[in-house]
Formats: sequence, structure tokens, C-alpha cells
Amino acid sequence: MEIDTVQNTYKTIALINPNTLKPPISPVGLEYIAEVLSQDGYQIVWIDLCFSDNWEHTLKMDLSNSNIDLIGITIRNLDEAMMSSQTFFVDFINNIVQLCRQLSNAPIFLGGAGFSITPCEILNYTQADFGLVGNGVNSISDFITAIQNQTYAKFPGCTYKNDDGKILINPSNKKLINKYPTFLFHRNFANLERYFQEGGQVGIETKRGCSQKCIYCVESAKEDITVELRKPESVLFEIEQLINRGINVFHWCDSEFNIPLEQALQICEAIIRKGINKKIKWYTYGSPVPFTEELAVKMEQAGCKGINFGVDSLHNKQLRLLQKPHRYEDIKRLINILNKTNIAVMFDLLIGGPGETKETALFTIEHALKLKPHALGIAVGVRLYPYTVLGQNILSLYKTGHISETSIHGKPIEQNKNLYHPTHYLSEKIDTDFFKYLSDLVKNNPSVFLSLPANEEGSYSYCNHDYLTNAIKNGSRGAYWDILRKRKIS
Ligand code: B12
Ligand code: SF4
Repeated sequence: MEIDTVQNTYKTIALINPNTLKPPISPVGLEYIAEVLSQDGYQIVWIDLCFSDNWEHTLKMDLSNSNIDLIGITIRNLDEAMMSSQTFFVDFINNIVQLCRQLSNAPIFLGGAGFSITPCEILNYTQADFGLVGNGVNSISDFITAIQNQTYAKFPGCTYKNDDGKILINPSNKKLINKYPTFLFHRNFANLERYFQEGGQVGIETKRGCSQKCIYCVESAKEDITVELRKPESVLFEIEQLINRGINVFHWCDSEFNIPLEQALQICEAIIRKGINKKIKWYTYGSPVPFTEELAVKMEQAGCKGINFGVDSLHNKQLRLLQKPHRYEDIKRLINILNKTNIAVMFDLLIGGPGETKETALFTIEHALKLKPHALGIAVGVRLYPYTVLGQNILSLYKTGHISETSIHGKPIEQNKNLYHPTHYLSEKIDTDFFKYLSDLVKNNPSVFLSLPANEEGSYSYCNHDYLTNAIKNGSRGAYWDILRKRKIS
């Protein structure tokens, strides 16, 4: 595709973070695109609603004080992705879009991890003007130029409304330009000192995407599953900027840090070589495979304090059905490797997928407990996403009458055929006795968490979690599960 060279007349872009959840997580995706735009000569009006006591007032003040040409809004979360919650964050974002419309004539564009899951539906719901899916670092400036020049209808990854009022999306094109591996982020837009004080950690991405095909996961639903890697030097640069500001606890924002293994090793080696490994602590998501003793040793040396593994199940039949890359034997090997280090380990289980019975679920939980991870998260019910294999299968079974409504939780499929609102699948074989077993399990065990509403004892939804928020205000730092597992049970 040809890049437009017409002189920009858009000069000032407001970027809005609508995520007000506590503990606060900094809008790293929005920070990244703000830096790219700023380097390309745009003036950024940074509007972070996270710490605002009155979001409407903040928007009114910030949008009316400047001459804004365009308004961008990041959408990180659609919902809590937990069966016990129907909270739908896009309703609040829609209110923000409508207020922006009243306050300004500037076109509104959307993007972000959550937006990229259901872009057309969100554009339709909010009636924002444009959206951009995927990695904004590579395409944001050309995207703005395409809006300016009215060539957006050809722009890769752009969501827009055509002249007939139909919402369309263009295929993305990862090969367009590649700033991503080497861009040096200074992280100076968000108030990261405050995010660190109140959020207990700051996120940094070392890569994007995942090459695996787990049937329920939004990563596997992307049209191109090539992983985009950052050069270790640019990641190190970013870490150092943050260390200089007193921020020294991080959470990698990769889907899985060790996919591919080579990149994980290189990041660790670069941190160790630079000698900053003693100055930082970090946490990450990880996949049980590929995982080697060498990686464990290097991760520990590089400052890793905890890994949250997407184990999902320990029953090989279930693992096969979910198309997970690992098996039970891999998990046993993994725990043996990690037991030789001081890295804390969390296993995330996903109970209730297709084919799950009480026996397979109990097998998984009991065997997971035997392996003694430092923390065990048990999510019951699988969030159905529109373009995943699981989402598509359930929709077609529903259409042919082969699935009963009793296995669908949340918004009924009849009213949610594009799976836009939170809808979960739970195998019919999981009954109320099983929930009783689970609640007894968490009662006396601070290191076992359930997908419960945020303020219920034992919950690991991090959305407005008072215990966590207070613990961090009182000095706790690190991954939330690592903070929660140390709490005292009354
Ligand atoms: C790391 C992570 C976490 C960490 C964050 C650590 C930290 N300090 O940052 C922790 C564990 C705390 C966490 C918590 C939660 N998470 Co989380 N998390 C992720 C993960 C793996 C990475 C997100 C990230 O920061 N990426 C790095 C940035 C750079 O990428 P990005 O946000 O995509 O931004 C790029 C583009 O999207 C685009 N872009 C971004 N903004 C904008 C704006 C515009 C206008 C444009 C044009 C482009 C654009 O350009 C950016 C640069 O390329 C994602 C999955 C994934 N791989 O995306 C899930 C994910 C975002 N999380 C998810 C969820 C559900 C949650 C929780 C709600 C879980 C819960 N119940 O507690 C909480 C919410 C916490 C909060 N306060 O917001 C879901 C959201 C899905 C949904 N249904 O809504 C995801 C997608 C995982 C999943 N598949 O289920 N999370
Ligand atoms: S390995 Fe993790 S990120 Fe990759 S597709 Fe599977 S669940 Fe998604």
C-alpha cells in the first residue's frame, strides 16, 4: 500500500484513557502511541480519567481548553472476563464518546486490546468515527494521515462506516512499516509514579502476539499469528527510564513471555549483561511449554519474582480439546524445574470447557494442589469470543439446536449473536455440588483464588478490588496474585 504524503493539517490529538479500575493499571498501549505521534510532530493532549474524581468535568476542561483536531480513546477491557460478572465497560466508554461528541467536532477514533476483539461491534455501538485494530506503534501516524486525506477506507486494520452506513474492517498488514522492534519509549505521558504507588507495578511489552491456537483465546483468533518481537536494547532503554523515576517493579505485557523461548532468553540475558537485574523485580504470564531449566535460571537471575502459567487443565483429554500446547507431564516437569528457583508460581486453571465433567475438573484441581504452586487461580466458565474456534463452534451448535441454554451463562446467545457482551460457556456436567466444593476449598486457603466478584473473599478479579488497592497503598508491590496469596484469612 502507498503511504500518503499529503501535508498534515491535523496538529493536535487528544488521547483519552477511560480505564478507572483500581488498583490502577497504566494505559501502556496509549502511552506507546502517544510517543510515536509526538515524535512524528503531533501535539498530544493527554487525558487520563483514571485518577479523576469527576470524569465529565475533566473531559469538559481538557477538551475545551485546547484546539483539538482528533480524539483517540483506548479500550483495554470489554469486561472482567469472569463468569460471575456481567459488568460491561464499553457502556461507560460509550458515555465518554457521547460527551466528546457534545464538546467537540473532532472525529473520534478507537483502538486497544479490548477494541481489537470486537472492533465492528464497538464502532457500531458507540458510533465513533474510526477504529484501528492491532499494533498501533507501526501504523498510528499513517492512520491519522489516512483519516486526514480521506483514504482510510484502504488503510490496513481500519474500521469505519461506508457511505451506505455499513461498518467495515480492512485486513491488517503487519509488514506495512516496522518501527516496533527498535522504538525507544521514554514513558513520559502517563503519571507512572502515581500508577506505581497505587498500582504496585508498571507494564512493559517485550513482544506482541502468540503463535499458539488455544480454541478459546483471542490471540489465536487474530488473522496473522506471527509474533512481533522487540529488540532487547529498546526494552532495556525503557526499563532504565523507569528505574530513573523510582519505578522498579514490572509486569511484562506479553501474552506469554516464553513464546518464543529465544526472545525470553535474550531479554533475560540483556538485563543481566546490563547489570540492572539487582535493581528490578518483575512478573509475567508464561506458557508451560517451551520451558527449560536454562530459562528458569536466567529468569531468576534477571529479577523474575513470579510467573503466572496458563495451565487450564491437568487432564490430557481436556488439554487436547482446548488445543493447548502442553500436557500433564509437562506441568510436572515445569514445577520440578521451578522448585529449584525462588520464583513464585501461579497456575491458572480454566474449568468447565467443552467435554469437562466433574471427574476431569476434580482431577485437575486435586492434581494441581498436589503440585503445590504458590498460588492457584480457578476460573469457572469460558468467555466466548466472536472469532475464536470455540466461539464459532458454540454459535453453530446453537443455530442447529445442538446446545442447550443451560450451558450458556450471561447474556443469552439469542440476544448476543455476535458474542459482543459477556457470555460464558460452562459444561452442563458441572453442577452446584461442584461450586460448594470450590467455595470450601478457598475458605481456608489464601493462595487459592476463584473467579468471584472483586470484593468477595478469595476473588481474583482485579477490578476495583479493595483489599488489593489498600495493600498496595500500604506498600505491597508486584503481581496481584503474589500480593493476594500473602493475605491473612480471618
Ligand atoms: C498484561 C495484562 C494484564 C496485567 C497488566 C499489567 C500491567 N501493569 O500492565 C494484569 C495481570 C494486571 C491484567 C489485569 C486485567 N486484565 Co489483562 N491483560 C494483559 C495483556 C496480556 C497485555 C495488555 C497490555 O498491556 N498490552 C501491551 C500494550 C502495549 O498493548 P495494547 O494495549 O494492545 O496496545 C496496543 C494496541 O492495542 C494499540 N492501541 C492501544 N490503545 C489504543 C488507542 C487508540 C486510539 C488506537 C488507535 C490504538 C491503540 O496500540 C498499542 C501499541 O501497539 C492482555 C492480553 C493481550 N495480549 O493483549 C490482557 C487483557 C487486556 N486483560 C484482560 C482482562 C479481562 C483483565 C482484567 C479485567 C482481569 C480481571 N478480571 O481482573 C484486569 C483489568 C485490570 C485493569 N485495571 O485494567 C483481557 C481483556 C478482554 C476482555 N474480555 O475485556 C485481555 C485481552 C486478556 C484476555 N484475552 O482475556 N492484565
Ligand atoms: S498460549 Fe496463551 S496467549 Fe497463546 S493462544 Fe494459548 S492461551 Fe492464548
